[in-house]
Amino acid sequence: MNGRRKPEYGSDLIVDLLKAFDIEYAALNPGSSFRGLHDSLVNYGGNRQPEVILCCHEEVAVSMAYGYARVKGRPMAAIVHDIVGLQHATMAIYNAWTCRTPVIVLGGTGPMDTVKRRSGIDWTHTALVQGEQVRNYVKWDDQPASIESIPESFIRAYRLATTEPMAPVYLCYDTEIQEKKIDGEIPFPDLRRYGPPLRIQAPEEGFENTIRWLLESRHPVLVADSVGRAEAAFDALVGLAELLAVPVLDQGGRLNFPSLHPLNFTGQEKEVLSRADLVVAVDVANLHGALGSLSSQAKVIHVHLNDLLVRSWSQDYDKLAEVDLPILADSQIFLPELLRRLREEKSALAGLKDAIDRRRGELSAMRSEWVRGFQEEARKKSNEKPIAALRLFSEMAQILNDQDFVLTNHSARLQELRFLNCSRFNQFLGRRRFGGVGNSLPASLGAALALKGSGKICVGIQPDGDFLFNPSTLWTAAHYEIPLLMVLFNNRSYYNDEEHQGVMAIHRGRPVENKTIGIRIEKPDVDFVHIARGYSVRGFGPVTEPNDLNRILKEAVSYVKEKAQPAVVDVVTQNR
Ligand SMILES: Cc1ncc(C[n+]2csc(CCOP(=O)(O)OP(=O)(O)O)c2C)c(N)n1
Ligand SMILES: [Mg+2]
Repeated sequence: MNGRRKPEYGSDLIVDLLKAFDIEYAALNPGSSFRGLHDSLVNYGGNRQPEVILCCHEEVAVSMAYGYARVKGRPMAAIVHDIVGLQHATMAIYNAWTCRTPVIVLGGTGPMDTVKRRSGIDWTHTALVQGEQVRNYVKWDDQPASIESIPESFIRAYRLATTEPMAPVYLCYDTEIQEKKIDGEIPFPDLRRYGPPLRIQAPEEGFENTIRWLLESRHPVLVADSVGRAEAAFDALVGLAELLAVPVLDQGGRLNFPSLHPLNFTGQEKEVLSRADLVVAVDVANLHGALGSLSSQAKVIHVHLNDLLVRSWSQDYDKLAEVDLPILADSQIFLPELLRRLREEKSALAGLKDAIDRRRGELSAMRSEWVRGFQEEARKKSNEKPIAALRLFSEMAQILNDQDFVLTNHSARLQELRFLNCSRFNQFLGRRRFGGVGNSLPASLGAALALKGSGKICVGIQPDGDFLFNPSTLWTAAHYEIPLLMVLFNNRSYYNDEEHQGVMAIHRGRPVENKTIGIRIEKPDVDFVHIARGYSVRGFGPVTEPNDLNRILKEAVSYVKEKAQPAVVDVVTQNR
């Protein structure tokens, strides 16, 4: 191995592989089942590439790795203790799975050879087979049975995790293999010969039909969900929408389209779908839901890779949608090629010029009216107490829109995207599709870790209930001095469920006022600033006066920017 130290133990070899794949960080909570690997990371690897990131919960470690991958498009590692650590990690692994985000989860087990086990803990912490705990929501898991088989196993894991559709993988290392001395030389593979496969492109008829239908359509609509995971696809979608004046409905799995673009019709689904004659959907996880108000005459094209990664256990594939032309293709090569071909249809485009200009004009008028509507609503609510969501978002927009920011997390209804100008590739990291609360704070921290030193300001909108699952994330933020601003959307409630209880009450004729019992986080109110201080993170607020927002948010943004440290602003808000 060129220039590398010679690995002495099995776990040194794992570190060599992590280095060879440029894994920058390994987030972990310590455990004896990987004490060999832990030693190798620090003393053989020099605690660099990967650098150990200590987390106070395995869910934090894996969620950080998730956030990092959302920014970088490639994985970092999370290392979790045997059975017990893995159990804590499961929620975050599942979340990464539903968002098709790569995470390399490593762990220890055993010794599998029972005569080598200590009595007690080694038995209660060993499973046959440990990977089964997460097998239904990782793309692959493995437990190499010898030091010699570690490289192939790792290479396969990395390649599977990072081949579209991407997903987490789990590698489990027997303590004995980690701690065993290497006898002789283990050949280190030439990684260039195990690279990822070329991307999947559509056949000719996919392009021909899509182009013909687009040129024939009077009211086409684009629906995109995770297109924005690649810059080439993001740019091509903008190009396509602008070329033909097509409204875009952004499902938010990623930032698929500039949030304030005149052709962004997210929020006006009914208006555009009810008159659409063609929908071109790209990478939509729940197409059936997205097309709710579509007229039955409209044709539907769906370009996606969804069917390549389906498991029976979790039904995260949603209801089947009716599609006239399903195309299996990777949008990051399909969309640029589609746009290139469309631009070459010069005579057809010239013939359609008037119709396209008319459409552009109509759409522009429709959007302006809609914008006036919600701006008026924001103005009306502007002085209400607790603080209205729209007031908070418009204040954030005033401060952030001329800065280089990245939105790492969002509020329940994603209305901040009506105010915040997210116009660049990956400037918003996407909607939480997974539904498992507790991930927002560590995921945002992982994103901020990936962007540390980039000059970008990472800002997340942080629901209070979600925060309370993993507040210890703040310790990691403080210790590693990771600049991140979390703006608490503190409605003092697990509010989502108040709505459910309200529905139940009405349905059953029971007292609606009881809907808050077991749901509101009040009496006492949580002192978030105090919690932050306890982890040596600067806290601002609680902000209860709408007119204090501007000053306090400005102060917090400057603090995070200038001091390059994390901070929390507690904003006491209305429910939604
Ligand atoms: C792990 C987990 N536990 C419980 C739930 C059910 N649940 C969904 S939303 C929600 C409320 C979350 O409260 P908060 O984060 O404050 O957001 P809010 O609805 O108040 O905006 C809960 C408890 C869940 N989705 N995931
Ligand atoms: Mg809440």
